[in-house]
Amino acid sequence: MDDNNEITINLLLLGRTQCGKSSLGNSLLGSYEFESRIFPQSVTKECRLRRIRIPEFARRRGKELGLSLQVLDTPGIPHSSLNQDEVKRRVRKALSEHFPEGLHMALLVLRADIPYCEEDNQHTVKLTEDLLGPNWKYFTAVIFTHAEKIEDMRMTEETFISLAPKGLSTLLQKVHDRCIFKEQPQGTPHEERGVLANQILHFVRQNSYQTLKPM
Ligand SMILES: Nc1nc2c(ncn2[C@@H]2O[C@H](COP(=O)(O)OP(=O)(O)OP(=O)(O)O)[C@@H](O)[C@H]2O)c(=O)[nH]1
Ligand SMILES: [Mg+2]
Repeated sequence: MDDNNEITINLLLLGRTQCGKSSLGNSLLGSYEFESRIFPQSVTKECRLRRIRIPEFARRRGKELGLSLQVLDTPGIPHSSLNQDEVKRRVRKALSEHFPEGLHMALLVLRADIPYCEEDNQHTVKLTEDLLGPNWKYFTAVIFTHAEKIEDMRMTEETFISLAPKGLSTLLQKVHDRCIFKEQPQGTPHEERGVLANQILHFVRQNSYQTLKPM
């Protein structure tokens, strides 16, 4: 926390192309900062940092506490026009430029409506490990987008998790079961912001606001 009673939280979005990273970033920021759409090519090519300041986010010892949420959007991996080393290079550079004080949480974005196949997702998990180093498991949460489809499957989130294939349940175990379900926004991103930000802040608090310095 700084002298102005403002706490800064640094979040990194990682995931396969078109899994909903930029849309998640918009929901976290409560705006349309990141370009997000269905497209025949990977949409995001450059890493982009956007931030939002939420004054009076909480109270601590009788004082208002503001929140500065910094979200780093990244190109998907695999990518339709960048090779994997290039994506890694861009993300690493952006991390050192934007988060010199470290990262609070990497958000590993997966689609809930597509069965988890290890071969498809190994690149993202490997990228997370390579960028964050051996402690990545303590600083990563899985975010399932397209979670409204779970309802279409007539399932609860708990049943969805209990039916997860081995690769996914192993991943969830590694990240200490930190996972969040995100549905297609019904209202404006602004309305969604509070809920998602609070869920992620819960994980950050469990880590006592520690940060991880990327490798
Ligand atoms: N139904 C549904 N659609 C979603 C959800 N999240 C994202 N989308 C849609 O999926 C499409 C791709 O979303 P993006 O946010 O652009 O995905 P991305 O991972 O940033 O894509 P790239 O930048 O190409 O890697 C957009 O049309 C989004 O509206 C979700 O939770 N539910
Ligand atoms: Mg994107």
